[in-house]
Amino acid sequence: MRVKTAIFKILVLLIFSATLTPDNIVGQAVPGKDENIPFLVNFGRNGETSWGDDDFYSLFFFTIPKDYNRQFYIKVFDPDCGGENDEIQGLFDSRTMFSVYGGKGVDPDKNLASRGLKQGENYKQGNLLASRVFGNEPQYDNKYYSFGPFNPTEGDYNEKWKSYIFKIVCEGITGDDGNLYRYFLSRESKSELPIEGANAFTYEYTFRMWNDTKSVAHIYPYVDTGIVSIKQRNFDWDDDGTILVVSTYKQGIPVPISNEDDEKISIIPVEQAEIGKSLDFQFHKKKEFLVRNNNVVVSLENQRGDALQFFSSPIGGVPVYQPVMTIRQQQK
Ligand SMILES: [Ca+2]
Ligand SMILES: [Ca+2]
Ligand SMILES: [Ca+2]
Ligand SMILES: [Ca+2]
Repeated sequence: MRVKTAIFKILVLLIFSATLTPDNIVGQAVPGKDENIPFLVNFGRNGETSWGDDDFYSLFFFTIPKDYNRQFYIKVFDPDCGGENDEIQGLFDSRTMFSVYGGKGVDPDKNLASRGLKQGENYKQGNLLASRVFGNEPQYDNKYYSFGPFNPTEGDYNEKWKSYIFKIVCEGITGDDGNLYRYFLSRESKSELPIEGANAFTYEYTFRMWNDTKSVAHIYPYVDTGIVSIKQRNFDWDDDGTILVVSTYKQGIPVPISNEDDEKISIIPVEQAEIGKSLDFQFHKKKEFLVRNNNVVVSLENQRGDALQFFSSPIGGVPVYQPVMTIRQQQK
């Protein structure tokens, strides 16, 4: 009887979660709502890599569908480093530069250097459209700063995605504190109005976990045609629980986890049925005790050494892992 009740509860939960299809996910928030990640994080260049940021810069791409012909804004939540949200080391002295790029050279399919994955490559090709440096500035603490307005055609056109691509670069130019922040793509500067069909992605994800032993974070790498295996790299996971790969064919494959200031690399085979969808990388925090302020870096490559994209806001675009498939698996 108790088992039956438990099965019923699980089914109800699964059916409920199955309604969260990509169509229901609204907005280009980065991190995306379904990722359950509180913040992106970027330390000042004088920081220690053992605090969870291995290179002190990070990139995000935004795609604007070609049918959208109005202006838009790239908003940064809590762009300052001070006050709420941020990670202090001594006193707040970090300065963070955010720069928005468009035009030729931005599209990471055509220009591999634009992905910013290799030390010494110029990831700033394209037209600099806007830039601002933030220190410890109470006026932007826990608040948004809006870059823009931008016209979609200022981006770099990508035929495959039928979208104009923009890039925002975040760099910790001085100091050692960790700047925690989020992005939002919006039709208006004063509110958060998403653009239908727009998307956000990166190749190297540097983020903060919730300070909650029950929390599970997700990231969704896209498996393009031709991929037979994936090399995952996680850095500075602080031995904080488990990292699982879930898909229509994988019910939770654990990957080797990093500890303090080190990296773990492993190869994950990919099935034909996983092509053209996103995998669900799940980050389950340690249950026994709380690992506080865990910042982690994750990146993936295919068997040819080509980097995979993580989509943060897959609305109307890339199909993500569908929870509905879990029901079928549970019922067999
Ligand atoms: Ca400091
Ligand atoms: Ca702040
Ligand atoms: Ca901040
Ligand atoms: Ca960490």
